[in-house]
Amino acid sequence: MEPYNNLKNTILGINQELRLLIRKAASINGLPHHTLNAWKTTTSRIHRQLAEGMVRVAVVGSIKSGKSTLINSLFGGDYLKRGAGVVTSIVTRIRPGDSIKARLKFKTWDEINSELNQALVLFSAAHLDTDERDFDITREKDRTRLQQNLSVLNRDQLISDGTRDPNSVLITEYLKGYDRSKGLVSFEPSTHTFEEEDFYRQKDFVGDQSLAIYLKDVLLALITPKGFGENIEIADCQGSDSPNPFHLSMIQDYLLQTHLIIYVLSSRTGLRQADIKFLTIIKKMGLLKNIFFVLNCDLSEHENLTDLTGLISRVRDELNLILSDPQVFTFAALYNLFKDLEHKEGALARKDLLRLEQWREDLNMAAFSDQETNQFLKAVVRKISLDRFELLVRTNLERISSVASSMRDWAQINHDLLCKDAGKAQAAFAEMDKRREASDQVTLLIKDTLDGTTRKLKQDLADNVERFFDLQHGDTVQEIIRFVDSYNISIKDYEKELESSGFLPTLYRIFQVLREATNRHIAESINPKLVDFARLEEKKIKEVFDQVSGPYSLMIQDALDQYRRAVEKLGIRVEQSPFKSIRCPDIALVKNDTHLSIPSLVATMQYSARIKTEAILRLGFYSTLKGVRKLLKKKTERELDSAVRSLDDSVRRIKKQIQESITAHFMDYKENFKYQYLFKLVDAVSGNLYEVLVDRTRAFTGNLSDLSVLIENKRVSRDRIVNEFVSVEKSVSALLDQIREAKGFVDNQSTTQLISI
Ligand SMILES: Nc1nc2c(ncn2[C@@H]2O[C@H](COP(=O)(O)OP(=O)(O)O)[C@@H](O)[C@H]2O)c(=O)[nH]1
Ligand SMILES: [Mg+2]
Repeated sequence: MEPYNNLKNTILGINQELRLLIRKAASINGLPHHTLNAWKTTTSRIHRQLAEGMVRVAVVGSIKSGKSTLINSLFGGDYLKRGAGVVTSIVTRIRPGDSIKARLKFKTWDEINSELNQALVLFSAAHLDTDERDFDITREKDRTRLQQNLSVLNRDQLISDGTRDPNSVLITEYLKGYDRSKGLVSFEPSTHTFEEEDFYRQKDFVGDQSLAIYLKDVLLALITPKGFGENIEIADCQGSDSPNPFHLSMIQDYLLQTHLIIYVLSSRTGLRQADIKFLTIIKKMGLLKNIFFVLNCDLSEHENLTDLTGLISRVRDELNLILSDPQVFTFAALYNLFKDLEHKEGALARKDLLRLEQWREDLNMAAFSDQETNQFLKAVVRKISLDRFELLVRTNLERISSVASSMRDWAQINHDLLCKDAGKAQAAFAEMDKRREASDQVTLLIKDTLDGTTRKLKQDLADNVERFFDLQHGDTVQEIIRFVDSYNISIKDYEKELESSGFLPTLYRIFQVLREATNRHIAESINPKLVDFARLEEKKIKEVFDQVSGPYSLMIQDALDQYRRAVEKLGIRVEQSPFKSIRCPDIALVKNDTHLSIPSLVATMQYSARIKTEAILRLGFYSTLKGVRKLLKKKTERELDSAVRSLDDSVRRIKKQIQESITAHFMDYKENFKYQYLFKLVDAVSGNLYEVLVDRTRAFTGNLSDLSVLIENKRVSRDRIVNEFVSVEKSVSALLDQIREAKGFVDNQSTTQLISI
């Protein structure tokens, strides 16, 4: 059994017991349930966090560096398609499961049509004579017509600078995959699960571009490697060096949620320009703290160990320029994978078996690879264990402990009060009611001031956001505007295209180039800046709540002490439990729990629709077009010159349109960032802090009036109720012992026990 799973199950078990006790207490006749409901909410949340909370590991690196091979070797089977190259931007996520399973989530027809229409907007304006109606891929007529239209386009119109126009790729692939995907796609979000012997069919899907394009999300359940435990997600982030900036931004989005990045380099290529660029982006996003490098070595490529160690130190030196003291592990992922596969019937082709034998024969290299593999596994397990521990175990154990001690106090007080004779009980009620009121005052005061703090903080954050996104004076938007302005489009380069393809297609091509460059700039430069800004604001949130949590904590402690003294004076015993000062919850934890992440900046960028309607129609390009076409037919020097001038002018207008779209986009984005991210985060942190604070006082608030109702209710037998309280008390005490034991285990043995592998 995994050490982490053991501990997690113990805590889940304790929490489950506590929930049962809360339910049992709630069944005691006639008690109003305010206090118990609050505990129920807390314990449900603890359960959810422990069951669903995730430590995330992202595997990144250039195409064919061996990411999929590495993941396969970790899980001991050929689960992910190897050698797929950049197919899509899909991040394939893997979670532990009891059996292997692949869940493919498909886009809806609406999402697909919206993507297609977006792609068609300019493409069709330039190349195709489609009607104004929206394209609907589910209509056969639409598909046939588009297919016909595409088939008459010549190669030049689909390819420029040696790369295919991304919009034409998208349209073509969707059409190509339609027949095979239609059964699985619908108007509602749909998923398809491949299980057991069907599992490997997912590879056909993910590995085929025209099918993969229909996918929204891929989640695999695999048997976890030893020591990894549960609550972990490993992601194959392909396409970090894809020419499509959307892919880059999707990977960035995932990286923001990860706790560990495993960066794979191929020993065949070493550190390449693309790697340096991507690592620089990761650095700007502040994510280099948690990164391991795997130098995936091809055992056939290196003469001997000396040769390999030479390469290692070169790579290390190069990495050192980006970050100090990088952690590099060098081993052969394919060798490891083959070693796993050779024991599986028919899993390894004869050719690969021979390769394996050959690799084995080089004893030095094989031993070196094995040793490094071991080190790597240890480092990974250690890292995820520590993170998972902080993220899930420590805080939740603390919360359970707090609920349980409150509940024990609550049961004891109720029990003792019920045992008093009527006269004394009345006096006790009166006294304790006063105390309760005082304690209620404290929580009310905390609530009010916390609300005030929250309001003020939101105002400050809003000001910062305004400044960051300020269109005139802020750097962010201006930087992109300047980027577009100064982006050098040399019309000379397009003269030939102008002659062969015509005016509008050339203009379209230029628009494509500009758009891709702008998106890339946003993904590479603006996004990291934004992440940095977000982190700074999160830090402010933490600081503000840390500042107030100290005094609040003292106020609560004070109220509790007074209450305890009053209770003791009345001859009611309550156990002294140490008071642990309450601090602002960890921001990462709150984000994880509330599924909050920075809204995507690039993915929502849509400017082609505006360009079409505004740039092409409103600015009357069509009329220009006619004239130009006529001119081009004659192809005299002077006339070509005038076409070039026309194009030059149009490029200026297009730039202006792009800039306007960017401005509009950032106006929207700013609000989104503020309301959907920062403000929600502030509310969540504040709510969480308040809950932890008042949880401590729950035993003393509300319960007394509840109890007097009970006493006055003559129909219920007092003895029976007393017995029920005693039983709850006993059970909670036993649970508290278990909690103490778990805490002791956690504290004394630190994490070494948890991460033994
Ligand atoms: N010869 C050799 N091939 C390898 C090695 N590692 C991976 N490959 C192959 O290289 C190709 C690309 O690997 P893959 O894991 O798919 O790379 P990814 O694009 O980073 O996921 C696959 O066909 C692998 O089998 C290696 O060490 N030696
Ligand atoms: Mg791959």
